[in-house]
Amino acid sequence: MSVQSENEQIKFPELPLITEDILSKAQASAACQTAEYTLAERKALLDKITKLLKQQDAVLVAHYYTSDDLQQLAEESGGYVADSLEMARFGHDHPASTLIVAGVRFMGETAKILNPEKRVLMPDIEATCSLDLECPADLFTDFCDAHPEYTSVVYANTSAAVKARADWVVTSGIALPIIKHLAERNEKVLWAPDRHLGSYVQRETGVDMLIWPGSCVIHEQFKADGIRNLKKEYPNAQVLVHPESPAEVVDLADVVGSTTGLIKASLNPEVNEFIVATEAGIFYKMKQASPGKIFLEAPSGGLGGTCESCLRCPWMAMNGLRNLAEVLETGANEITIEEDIRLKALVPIRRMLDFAREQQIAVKDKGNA
Ligand code: CIZ
Repeated sequence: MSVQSENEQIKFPELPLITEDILSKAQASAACQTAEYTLAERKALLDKITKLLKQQDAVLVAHYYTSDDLQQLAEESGGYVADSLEMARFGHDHPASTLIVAGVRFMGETAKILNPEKRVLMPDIEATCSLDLECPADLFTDFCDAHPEYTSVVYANTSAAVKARADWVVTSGIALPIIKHLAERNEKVLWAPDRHLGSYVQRETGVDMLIWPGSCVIHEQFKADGIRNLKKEYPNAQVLVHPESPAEVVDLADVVGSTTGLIKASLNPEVNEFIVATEAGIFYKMKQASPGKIFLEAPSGGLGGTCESCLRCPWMAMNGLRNLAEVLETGANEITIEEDIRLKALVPIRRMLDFAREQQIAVKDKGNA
């Protein structure tokens, strides 16, 4: 569907740059957490964390993009591994009074917005996201104020302050149905901050959208030519693509989906080989569910990742067993949000959750983004 974007005529604010300096700071913190442990060190850390989780009445919720160690520990200690929304929902339903959120800052904030009565701690509170960094609340607010005729829809990967100014929050799993719903009401959409997910949704729905020009440092780097070449070597492989990737990569996909959607697609019993374009943490779940299958990393330009892998988000990799143990011991890195902001941010998040319930959309189980 082709609808002329008004982006061409609209002047967007100058976004903060994700500089080499910002990336290397995150990469250096990540390197401290990913540094090899001896077997004895690893066991001692795992024992200590398991004991402290019980002592502190805490539960570990980890994102699909965290390390295998953290995902395994979350599962084995009675916690949970999921996307950001399901992490927050699990935290809400679980009786523990402390949630340890292994992920990036907006995930800790979403957990706190939905669970104000709980203590929310993060292994590293500086772990952020390029999309969040590229959408500061003051720029976003000014932009919304300048375009009041648009309904503002923000992706989950934004700060509590940005969510507080938005009309809707969406995850990649529910973006399409919500934008279609707004289209039926003839609403025009101001979308932030991921330009690739925004343009995917625009292509699929034909909605008139203003698209903020942010991007994810990992997904931005996937290369269509590399995927085409890999496909020659593995002609039977299905290509699974997260919609934060550029359009020419999305165009090569057999399945476009959120993290949960891509994991679900990897269960297809008729397919044994997959080329996967998303953060490398997702391979833990995919391989766990289908141990005999072949999962290949989609080729990437290599900028933005960690030295461990081009597909490892440097901020996600700042979560490790070492700082997890430390936070449980000290109670440091607690997420706090001003009540006024929290209450405002809750409104668009609730709107999304109510929409999902009314439409009977399992946000967690959508096969397609
Ligand atoms: O909301 C999430 O967890 C993210 C960042 C992506 C996704 O597709 O689930």
